[in-house]
Amino acid sequence: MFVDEITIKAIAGNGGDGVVLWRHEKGKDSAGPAGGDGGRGGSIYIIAVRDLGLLARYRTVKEFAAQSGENGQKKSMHGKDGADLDIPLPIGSIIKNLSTEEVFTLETEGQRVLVLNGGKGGLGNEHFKSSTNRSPKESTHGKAGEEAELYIELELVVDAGFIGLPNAGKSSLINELTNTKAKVGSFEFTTLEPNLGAFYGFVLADIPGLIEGASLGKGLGYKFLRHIKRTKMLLHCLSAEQSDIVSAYETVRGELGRYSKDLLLKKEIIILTKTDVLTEKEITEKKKLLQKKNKDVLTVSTIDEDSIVEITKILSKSLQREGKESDE
Ligand SMILES: Nc1nc2c(ncn2[C@@H]2O[C@H](COP(=O)(O)OP(=O)(O)OP(=O)(O)O)[C@@H](O)[C@H]2O)c(=O)[nH]1
Ligand SMILES: [Mg+2]
Repeated sequence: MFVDEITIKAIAGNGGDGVVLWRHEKGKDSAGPAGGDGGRGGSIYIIAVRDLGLLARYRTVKEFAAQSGENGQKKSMHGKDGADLDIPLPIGSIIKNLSTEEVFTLETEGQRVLVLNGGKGGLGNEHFKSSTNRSPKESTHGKAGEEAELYIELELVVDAGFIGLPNAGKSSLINELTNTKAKVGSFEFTTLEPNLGAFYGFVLADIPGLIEGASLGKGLGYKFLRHIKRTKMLLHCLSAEQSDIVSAYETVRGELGRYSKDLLLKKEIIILTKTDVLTEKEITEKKKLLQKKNKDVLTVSTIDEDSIVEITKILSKSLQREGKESDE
């Protein structure tokens, strides 16, 4: 199961206590205070990694806790600091501390962010020594580490997202292009989770079918619309089986726009799928209608090897071009 939101409990380590101890010298009861300070508690960091399956694995973890600091030691030695804890999260995670409302985002691999501070260590009695007080019996406790529930939401970082109505042939095409095994079926909503595939170093995502009303929360597509917010390019699949291809196109565009106007501004390539169900003449007619939208229109059939080779070439070039432009 693909998990794209989760709440976890994270607890930074407590500071160790300061202690009351005395120096011992031959022939003397006490030669002054020698209680060390407590060590600092470990802090909680989040770190961005390239692993989209992580959140699913965290569903069974009750809490993430960093180590506490050790208490102060004799001979005025500091207690050992608690080790920090790094929580690996997928790139594209947005993390909200539900106690403080602070928000952190992880955008690049290896990015490491401090989210919860470990508690400071307490002070040992050595610390309270002064000219007027040679034998202080005071010490302080370590401070508790910060703790919070962290709400983590994943916004996939996808280079190109396949969008379209249910049954448009998106999963079949992404399977052909990336060798992933997305579920393919002839009933509506076969894809319940966005399937990701690697394609010449780019990430392609198969977004489950959008239906009219998706932007209002109807159907499965809605849950996934947010995944395409950061997608550089949309690959809009339209099945050649659609009798009114233009209104099928407009239904999906309408849903995108209602969800967010920005989605309409993304580069979009139209892909007319399942062309094997039509005659050459019919394909040309449908293609012409779609070209009126001023977008590149490609055609493909998963049972026609040549068309797959052709579309692979065009898409990889487009993605490379798009990647370069967005780097500039
Ligand atoms: N004839 C023909 N059928 C195809 C082609 N591509 C896909 N199909 C069939 O169309 C149906 C739907 O394909 P999917 O790839 O599951 O469609 P989808 O767009 O991913 O559908 P959802 O995940 O429900 O949104 C399946 O029965 C496929 O076998 C094609 O090129 N030609
Ligand atoms: Mg699908």
